[in-house]
Amino acid sequence: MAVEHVPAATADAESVAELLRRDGCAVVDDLAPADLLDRFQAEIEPYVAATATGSDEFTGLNTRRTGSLIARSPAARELVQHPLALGVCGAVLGPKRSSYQLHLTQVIAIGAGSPAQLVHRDQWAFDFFPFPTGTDVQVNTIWALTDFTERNGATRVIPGSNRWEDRLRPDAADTEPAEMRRGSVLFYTGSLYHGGGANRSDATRLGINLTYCRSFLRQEENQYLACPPEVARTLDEPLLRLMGYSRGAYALGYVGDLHDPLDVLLGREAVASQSLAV
Ligand SMILES: O=C(O)CCC(=O)C(=O)O
Ligand SMILES: [Fe+2]
Repeated sequence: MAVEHVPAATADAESVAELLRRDGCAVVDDLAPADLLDRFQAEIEPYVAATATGSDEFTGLNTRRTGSLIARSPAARELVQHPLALGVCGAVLGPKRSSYQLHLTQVIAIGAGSPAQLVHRDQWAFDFFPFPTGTDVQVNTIWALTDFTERNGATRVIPGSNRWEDRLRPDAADTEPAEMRRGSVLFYTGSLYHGGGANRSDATRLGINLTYCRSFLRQEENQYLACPPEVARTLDEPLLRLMGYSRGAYALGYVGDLHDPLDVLLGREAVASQSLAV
């Protein structure tokens, strides 16, 4: 079964969410404006060049993974808040803005000659907790910063595998490449079996992996340290809330005497470090 493509002009959050519920993945073609991607690329390129390659086969011995995109790139701040991405998160992960949060931000640069990554589910990051089939806890995007082709390592997906049993080791032959042009985006759930493709071209494949998870789970990239507080204080409140400076559910993430983390970050509530005089 081929991954479904939806043109940006007709894509809406509910129809993409419906494809995610059915197939676990969908491509929205030509969603990011070229000038936004150009700005992103210029901002992030020096960091990618300075990033070490992975230390094992899963992260990729010739693959660079560059994070902290919120701190490093104003353009990334726009991309993580893309209305369609947030709309899909709302439809899949819960209707309240506090139902989900940013999980990680990462440029994945698969170097020429890299072998394919092991096929996996991203939600295994939650210590392999066996989430029930049909209960998605994670929505992912990977934006194509270069064209994604079978030859250069387009993400390989198994549409429909979001409803498979857990802890399988599917064969690479079961996967198909999510080919797409620069500016298109692959949406996929944490329950989809997938993996980075082998890069048999002579150029690096660049993707921007921006992922979201339910607010009651731990974030894979630590947003409070990845973006230093002095930078965080300059960001808009909706973005800060998305990064986790908000209370998930009733009280998750409160500070001190039940204060809202955003109030503490912005100095509207002091966190007492004083001791009581006795
Ligand atoms: O780079 C890709 O296409 C996918 C990478 C991936 O699935 C991962 O690192 O979890
Ligand atoms: Fe993955």
